[in-house]
Amino acid sequence: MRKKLPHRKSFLPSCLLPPASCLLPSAFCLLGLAQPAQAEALTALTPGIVINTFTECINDGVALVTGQNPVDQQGWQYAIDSANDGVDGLQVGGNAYEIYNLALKETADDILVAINANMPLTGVNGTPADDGNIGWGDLFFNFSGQDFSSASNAGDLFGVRFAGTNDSLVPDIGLYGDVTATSTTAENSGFASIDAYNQHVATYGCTGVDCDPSLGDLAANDTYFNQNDSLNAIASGTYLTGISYLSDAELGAAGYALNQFAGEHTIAFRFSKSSICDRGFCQANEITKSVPEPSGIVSLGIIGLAITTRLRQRRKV
Ligand SMILES: [Ca+2]
Ligand SMILES: [Ca+2]
Ligand SMILES: [Ca+2]
Repeated sequence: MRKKLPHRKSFLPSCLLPPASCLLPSAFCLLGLAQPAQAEALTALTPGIVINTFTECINDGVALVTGQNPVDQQGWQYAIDSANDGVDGLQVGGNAYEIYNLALKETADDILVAINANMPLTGVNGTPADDGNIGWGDLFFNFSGQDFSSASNAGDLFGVRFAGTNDSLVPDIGLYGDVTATSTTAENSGFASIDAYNQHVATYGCTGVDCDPSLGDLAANDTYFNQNDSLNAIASGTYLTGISYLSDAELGAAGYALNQFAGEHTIAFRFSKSSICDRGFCQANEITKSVPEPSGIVSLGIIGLAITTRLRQRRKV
């Protein structure tokens, strides 16, 4: 009596999982011969993930929602922030705190971040802040699908401390997991809430087109953020990996659209995404794209069984 099941089991995994060349019923696949191993392409920045940063006093902020804008041919996605919503006292728009955009790129191994703004990495000195400096908050990644406060309360955020002179509560520059967020606005002469910031821009900002406060891909009053809160820094987290700063030349080589944005500085860095993937937040997108629909899988399976059966029948002849 023939044992069909083992043949079917060995056929399906070898041909319906990568390599992609095995997705068509080639002779190699149908015979169940091993193909050269190829690395699975894991994607962290799948659609719907929110990445954001504010300054230390929440006098500007920006968020990028993956998939909201197209990824360009160089692999970058850009969240464009209002050019008129940076606050410096009663002066609103185009000042030292103005953020213009947040951009992200994902490669096979890394995530690249670029923030175009007027504020340098080391912040602005000579301010009313407790430390005399108003600088950058931290950068948050929310893969959890929850709103920001819920993800923070659950310790489900990832965060990057990228500014060594800021008031982050974690000690080292780098990527953190299990992150909770806090506010550093009180010690930086800042706004107590996003709502207070929005009201300030509405009161003292310009009037007309492009004068409303913005959070890049999100509206300034989007309920993703608790409007009564001002969470802008990492409170606690698990250190995962370091970051490498990128020069303009390195950004250009990576296909970033240099010189297309008004900010005086482009703060950019890259870090390995492996620790994010190791924690189960990446998806095998290439596989998802390549695997046939369930009906196709059944069809391929039937074709495979039919051909392997014929091969066996020939051998028996
Ligand atoms: Ca903004
Ligand atoms: Ca802005
Ligand atoms: Ca400060």
